[in-house]
Amino acid sequence: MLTLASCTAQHCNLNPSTESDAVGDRLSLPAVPMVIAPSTSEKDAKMAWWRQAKFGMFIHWGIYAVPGGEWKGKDVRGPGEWIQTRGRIPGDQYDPLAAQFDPVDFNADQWASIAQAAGVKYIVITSKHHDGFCMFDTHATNFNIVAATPWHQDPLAQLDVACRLHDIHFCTYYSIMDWHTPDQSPKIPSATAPEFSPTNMVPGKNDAYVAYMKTELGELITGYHPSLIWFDGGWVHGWTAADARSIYDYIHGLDPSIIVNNRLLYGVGDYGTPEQKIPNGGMKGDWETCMTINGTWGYMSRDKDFKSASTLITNLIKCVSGGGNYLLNVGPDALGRIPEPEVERLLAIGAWLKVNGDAIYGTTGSPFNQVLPFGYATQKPGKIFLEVTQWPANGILHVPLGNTIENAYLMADPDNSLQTKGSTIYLPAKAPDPVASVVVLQIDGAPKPL
Ligand code: JFZ
Repeated sequence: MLTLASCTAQHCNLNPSTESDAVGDRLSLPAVPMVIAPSTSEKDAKMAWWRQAKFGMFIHWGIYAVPGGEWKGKDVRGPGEWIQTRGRIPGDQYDPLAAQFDPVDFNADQWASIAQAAGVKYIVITSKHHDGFCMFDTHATNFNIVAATPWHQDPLAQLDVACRLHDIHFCTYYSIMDWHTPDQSPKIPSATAPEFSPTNMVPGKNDAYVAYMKTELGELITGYHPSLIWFDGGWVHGWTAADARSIYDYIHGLDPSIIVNNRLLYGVGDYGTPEQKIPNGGMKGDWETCMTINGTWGYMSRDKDFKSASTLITNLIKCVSGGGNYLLNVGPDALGRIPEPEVERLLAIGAWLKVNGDAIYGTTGSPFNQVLPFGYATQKPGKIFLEVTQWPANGILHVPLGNTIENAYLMADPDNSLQTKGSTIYLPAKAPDPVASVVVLQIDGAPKPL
């Protein structure tokens, strides 16, 4: 068994979490190479919108938002959505949370408007997390938001519609590990203090569980048309390569345009998903870093440790400069509100993108094979974008580039050319943006990094 700590990027592109995320430290994954299939023209066509999109919003929302990280007056360690196992809560105490979940303030159009104002091009929302609770109108189980809550509504159906109106790709997260299904058993079965992760497939039940997944995925695909399905929780003991392949083939049989991440495991899937970590210089192939905006995925009332807008903008740039996407998480509360500090930060990112989005959307990674002392770079044919996070005090920017620079200007002031001499750019004393200012270079053909 390969533990996450020894799972290096070399043979596995599920990177271990290096931050204090209390989940990553204890997971273990099967020892299989996580190689993503090489690009073909078919795959290129399928991935096209996602490669352009660059920025997505992750939404972890479920009945775990009711306790919000606290059980019987005590703080439970770990992210909010893990409370059932970290709090050793038996099902007969956890499941009734559904009856308390009444998100009367949920407004799909408001969420989609926030997402659009943040500049995200796709959202990925939990359709079912590890607790097994379904956030959509499924016929496969009554443990779902329409049947089991006093609210009786389907937020995914509403969000799906709202996303289309706001020009956002609607995508769903789906957990393979399931603490509710009879087809998986807890790690430590106990009537009073069960520990669920990793669960075990009940011997002989793989086919039944795969069929259950297919029922739900079929409902999602035909009813909500997600552009992408984001699997997770595949570290269940007994989850097999054949199961992973069967699910992938089923999805593509229904809709070959659906993108699937790599967390079905066993090398099945379309792109890599480093978590809470942005690989320096990027990664080979398609990849997306998912990250919390504070320290939890699901809502946790005590977690006020929000990353600054400046950190988040820089993270987005770092991902894109490395050729990847940034999937930034929000954790709405039990009333259906995205916490105000999270909205504030999303809008700050959106304001930056409004001016500088041309350096992000539709670009590819840095042409330079070195770290730039002043920041980051992205490119489009004929153009290099420099995202300058360390504005030079002397106003001089040395760019390690062998091309003729035909024109150089600030993205915030496109009508005024900057003075250049060879590959040296002369900047104004003051940066147009306190976080990252974009310098655009128009060049003669393909970049020639020095
Ligand atoms: C998983 C979930 O357990 C978590 O609740 C959240 O949904 C997150 C997006 O994904 O957590 C993981 C998954 C993979 C690793 C670490 C935490 N990993 O590969 O290091």
